[in-house]
This record gives sequence, C-alpha cells and structure tokens, in this order.
Amino acid sequence: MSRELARAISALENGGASPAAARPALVIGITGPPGAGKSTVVDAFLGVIKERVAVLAVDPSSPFTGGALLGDRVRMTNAGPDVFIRSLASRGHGGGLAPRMRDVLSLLAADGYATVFVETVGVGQEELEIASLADVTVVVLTPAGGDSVQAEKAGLMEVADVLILNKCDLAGADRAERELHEATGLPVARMTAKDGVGVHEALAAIRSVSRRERPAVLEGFAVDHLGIAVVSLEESLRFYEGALGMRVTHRETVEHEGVRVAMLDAGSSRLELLEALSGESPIAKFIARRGPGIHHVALRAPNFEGLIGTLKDSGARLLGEPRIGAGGHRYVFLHPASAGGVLLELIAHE
Ligand SMILES: Nc1nc2c(ncn2[C@@H]2O[C@H](COP(=O)(O)OP(=O)(O)OP(=O)(O)O)[C@@H](O)[C@H]2O)c(=O)[nH]1
Ligand SMILES: [Mg+2]
Repeated sequence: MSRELARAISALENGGASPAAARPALVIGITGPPGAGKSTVVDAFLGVIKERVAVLAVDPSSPFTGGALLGDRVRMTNAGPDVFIRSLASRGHGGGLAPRMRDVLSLLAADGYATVFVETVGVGQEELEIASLADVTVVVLTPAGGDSVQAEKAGLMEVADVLILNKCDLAGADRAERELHEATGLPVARMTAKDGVGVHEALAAIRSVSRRERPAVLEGFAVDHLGIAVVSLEESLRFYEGALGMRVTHRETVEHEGVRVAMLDAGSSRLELLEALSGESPIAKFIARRGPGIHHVALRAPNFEGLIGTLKDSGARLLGEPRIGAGGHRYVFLHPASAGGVLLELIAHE
C-alpha cells in the first residue's frame, strides 16, 4: 500500500505536478528543540490513535529523502504496518518546503490518512512555515532549563497552540509547567513519553484546540440569485415578466461566459435567466445534457478572499480563479461535486 504512496511523494520531490488538493482530517505539527522527545511523543500517540496515521519528519540535515527514515522507523515501536512514516528533506529542492508539504498532505488525504503528524526540529524558519499548514502546532519541551529559552528565540512560542512538557520523570517538572503556562497562557500537557504516561490527556488537549475542529462561523451569507438556463430569453420573459408580473432590473450580455442574461427582482434575492450566445456556451451544453432549468445557486459570501483560501485547503473544486462580473463584484464557481450536486457561485459580499 505505502510503496505507491512513497513513489508518488518521490515524484513530487523530483518536480512532478501537484496532485488535486485535499486535506487529511487533522494535521498536527510537532516541533521543539532537538532531543526534547518529539519522535517519542509521536510514537506514544501512534499507540492510541485508531484512524490511519502518517508521520512526516522534516530532516534539515539531509538533502536526500529517506535520510532519517530508518532511524525513526526503528525508534517508533508503536508503528504498525498501517502507519506511514516518511522523511522529507528540507533542502536541495526548489520551490520551498511548505508548498511541497501541502502537496504531500493532499496525497496522504487521497490515500485515506486521517491524522498526519509533521515533525520538525525547532530551530528555524521552516517550523513557522510548517505551522501555517498544520491545524494544531504542538511545541515539545522538557524541564531542562535551556529548552524554553531556545524555543522562545526560534519564535516557536508564537506559533504554538499547545505545549507538551515531556520528560516529566525528570526533576523540575512542576515548576517548569507552572512557568510555561504563566509565560504563554497556553495549555500545557504533561507527558513521560518514553513510558507512555499522559498520552490520552495530551491528545485530548491537542484535539480541543484544533482550528479545524472549531471552524469559524461566518455571518453575512445571502442567496444572491438563482440561475435558470432557458432556451429563449424573450419567450421565458413572456412568462416571468408578462404573465407573472416580475420586474426586470437588469439585462446584460456577458461575452466571456457566453450568455445573455435578464435579472428579475425577487425581494432580497433575484432570479437570473440565462440564454446561450452560441452552441459553445456552457448554458447550451447544460441544456443539451439536462434540458432547461435551475443551472446554479449564487451566494453572496463574506470574507471572500479568506474563504477562497479555506476552500482550496479543504479540497473543494473551484472552477478557475475568481473573476470580475457584472457590477464589478468578484465571483467564482464551485463544481457541483463539491457542493451537494448544484453548481455554486460565490460572490464577494462587499
Ligand atoms: N527521561 C526521559 N527521556 C525521554 C522521554 N521521552 C523521550 N526521551 C529520550 O529523549 C531522547 C530523544 O528522544 P527523541 O524522541 O528522539 O527526541 P526528538 O525531539 O525527536 O529528537 P530529534 O528528532 O533528534 O530532535 C531519547 O533518548 C529518548 O529516549 C521521557 O519521557 N523521559
Ligand atoms: Mg525526532
């Protein structure tokens, strides 16, 4: 199973094309100073997580892939045959680590991996980039004095969502826990990873702060219009305008979409009648396939730019990049496969 996946990742590292965007259910970034016990902590989690898990280790020391693979495999005693472990070189490949990591996450998601750990050594810029890809960023520290100072210097405390204080079998754990919590205000989970102590509690802490498990609820959506594909605008208007008595507020020819449209006022929303300009028009093709009828649902959406990014991350199928439409509003269409079977148009709500 994992051999094909490994090959696909290698192809990516050799400059292959990006796969379709997708996201595992939960991506957990694990970082912290060298030797803090990151790999041991991940290994402890592997013993209790039921879904398919992948572990990616970013290895700054090696320009080759697979460099630390063997070492981590050997140390990860809880890694059964179903756990996918892979090292990624952080240097020696163009394009930057974060875009490549995004692609690798897409491959893992497509292969059914629900939880992915990304381990990085907490010494540099790389961690900050990886943190932006993770749903939760965990910084592993120990009661040893220098740890938190080093983590602070590397900017890790700013990207952390949860701290794991590992090696709580060592002296000074109580004090370190108190100081860390006071200094950062972050939840601190105590572990002795090498003995499997505190595993469930730490995992619960991670899950409870996951950004993805508490998605932002946005205010300000509204149905802007319903699009109806018609064979003849004039004939349909005889019904909607003539017989029904609705008011036409706007007529327009949109060359780049291959349509002539008429907008009908429907209170806080509208109906948009669309007629094909030629046989090549998407509307002509739609009618040929399914007959005239409801063609799309258009929503005015708040935080348009942010939303487009979130949708891409979630693997939703956008039909091209946002464009400027009638009235100067930005809009984009989403494939029905992503939107419950309807072609969905999102319009920036200004
Ligand atoms: N005393 C004690 N030692 C631990 C504990 N967890 C891990 N270690 C030890 O700490 C050392 C480093 O552990 P790793 O898990 O390799 O640490 P790491 O942060 O992944 O290290 P790098 O990937 O090299 O940065 C090993 O010798 C572990 O056995 C713990 O809970 N208590
Ligand atoms: Mg490690």
